[in-house]
Amino acid sequence: MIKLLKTMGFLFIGIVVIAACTPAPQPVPTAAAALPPTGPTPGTPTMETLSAPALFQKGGCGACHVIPGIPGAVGKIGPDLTLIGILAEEHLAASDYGGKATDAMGYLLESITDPDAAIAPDCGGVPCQKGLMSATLADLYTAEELETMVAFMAALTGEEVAVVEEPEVPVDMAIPELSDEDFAKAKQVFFDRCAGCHGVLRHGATGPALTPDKTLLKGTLALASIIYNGTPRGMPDWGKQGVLTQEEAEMMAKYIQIEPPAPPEMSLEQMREFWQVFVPVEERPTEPQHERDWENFFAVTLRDAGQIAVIDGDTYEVVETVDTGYAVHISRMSATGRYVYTIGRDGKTALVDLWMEKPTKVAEIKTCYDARSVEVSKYSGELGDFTDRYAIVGCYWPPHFVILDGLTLEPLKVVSTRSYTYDTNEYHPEPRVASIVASHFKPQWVVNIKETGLIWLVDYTDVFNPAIKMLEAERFLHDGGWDASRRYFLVAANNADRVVVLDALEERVAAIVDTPAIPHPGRGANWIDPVFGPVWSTAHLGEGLLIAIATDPENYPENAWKVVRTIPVAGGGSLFVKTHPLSDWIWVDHALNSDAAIQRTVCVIAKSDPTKTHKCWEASDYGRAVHMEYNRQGTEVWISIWGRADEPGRVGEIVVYNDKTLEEIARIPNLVTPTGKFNVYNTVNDIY
Ligand code: DHE
Repeated sequence: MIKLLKTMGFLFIGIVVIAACTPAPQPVPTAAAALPPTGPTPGTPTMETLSAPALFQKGGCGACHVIPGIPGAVGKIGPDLTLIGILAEEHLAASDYGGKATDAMGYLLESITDPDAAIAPDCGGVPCQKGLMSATLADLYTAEELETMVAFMAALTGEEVAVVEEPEVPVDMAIPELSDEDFAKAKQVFFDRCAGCHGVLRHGATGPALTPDKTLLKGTLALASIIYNGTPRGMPDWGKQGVLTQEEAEMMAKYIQIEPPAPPEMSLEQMREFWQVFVPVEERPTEPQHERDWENFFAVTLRDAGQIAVIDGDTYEVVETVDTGYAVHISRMSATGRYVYTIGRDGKTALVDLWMEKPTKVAEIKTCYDARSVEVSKYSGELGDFTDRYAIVGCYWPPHFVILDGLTLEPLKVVSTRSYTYDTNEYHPEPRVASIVASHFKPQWVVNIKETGLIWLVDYTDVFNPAIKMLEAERFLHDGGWDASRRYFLVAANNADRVVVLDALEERVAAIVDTPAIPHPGRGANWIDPVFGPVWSTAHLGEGLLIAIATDPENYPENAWKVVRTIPVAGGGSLFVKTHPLSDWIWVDHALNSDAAIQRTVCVIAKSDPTKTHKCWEASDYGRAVHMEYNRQGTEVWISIWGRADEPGRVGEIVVYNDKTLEEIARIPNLVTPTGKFNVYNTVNDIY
């Protein structure tokens, strides 16, 4: 049904025509009112159409489309079908129509039987893609049933989208069955691939909730199709990527219709069992044991190898690869820069000493089963010297954070994040810890709690009795970075399409800024706009736009916390932006775009003319170009080519660019699936 709304133009024309012909505003149709009455011809449906809801539900059409009158049909993945009864005619008459239908009814039928015959441009605000809708959907139906569905669609001529309340799951809706073996396999796949966005308990965050009350309504076929094909709003196409087969996609579709099993908790005592110190503090060197400029080292995540590579930023040599744990997510450096802390999806933290002759893992611990963030204590001042004293790990599961000794990783304190949502004050069983940063003003960590939408300011002066201030912010807090003054922390509430601005000095939320769909800044990019002064930029997963938010309330009060630039980039699916105070450019990737060429495309925007991209190019002929990082001097940009561990010759590499000329100057080859890269100096000093 992707093709049904051929262009936004048509949709717009449709609305205008109706508005012009309608004497008075009509009420928004309710679900019941949207069910067409009986009648013989398109536009006046027959008695048969009364069974249409069951047919649309059987195909799971509502998972992707808004279809007035179909319970639960509020999907935004495919085109909205509210006006399709009118638009079918218009579409058919359009010059670029490429199908075989000769009348509107034929066109509607074709949209089910041959969904790729023509592709609509607008799927929930982003361009539709071929292959999104199952090509075998029609096999589910008899000819009579297809006729019923077509008649129903032909009757959809409402002028506004009906917001349909999702009903209780009908009692006869069967819960799919899975063998014990498939259930165990699906549980692992879900943990590895899906839990990050949808939550272990599937309450939703970056991705929608996948609890049975939602998924049973969509049905196995529709869910499997989404899992296999992905969506334009950021759901990966696991089938097309070769990660899941058709059968596995179906297995996952069934799995998510069954109640999620709750994973185990983890106590401090259990953490202690995992804890190991390989090199005691007293046996570690008191000065660097090598001549390299360790402050220009890069800790590079080799995601699927479960390692980090420590690469010399001067010579591009891999100084050492260190086993760290499954799917390392990020590295952060101690306040002195000497130590690297890594956190993996398996909840393992490794501590790597860069002063040893070769970078060496000196301690390790597991504090969660699933984690994404780690940070250190940085404060040194009147209230004490906390340099390299503590580390904090933020967990996805169990939902807690853990304070560790900074030099040994000994677990000291566990704090649960289970609490109440900031807005509705409802209990949430799984509020996950997203980004954590250390304040530059106080002995405090800024801990962003995703599901409850709270920012916790955790005072670490007394780690066994930590004072925590809870600030109401916005739901689904994710990643973010400091502004150039390091006073304001800007964090994406990604599914709310907002950025929250924390004032770390005054300990309050200074602003909440509306953005395009799904902001995803990484740490963002700070630069000086020629008109608006200091700004911070983020790109977006949901739209091909980079924005600049003005960040200087003192000197530019009229602009502060407003979006002052909106710059089109090569497409949506951007994960990261980056710049350096010495650079002329802002860099942006598009790693999660659904188009293979755009996935490996990077763009730069000139700070001197921030109205458009200056240049975009493909950084490789395979994989995804992801995450930029500068060398210590701010003269080179490193970009990861995220390949596939099982494709020899295309596993991945890093491309190094001269930041002045934008010319490629080196490739660091044969790195297994490199993703994030963290330059020691830039990470310690929050330079981005
Ligand atoms: Fe990340 C940062 C969570 C997917 C690479 N990622 C972060 C942060 C969070 C997060 C909370 C901020 C940490 C901080 O600053 O303390 N990431 C998540 C997810 O939940 C998500 C969406 C899904 C998942 O299952 O993990 C996810 N992230 C990815 C990827 O697929 C990436 C590209 C590769 C990978 O490792 O799996 C990826 N995330 C990164 C990187 C950063 C990051 C490189 C740090 C950016 C920086 O410059 O600091």
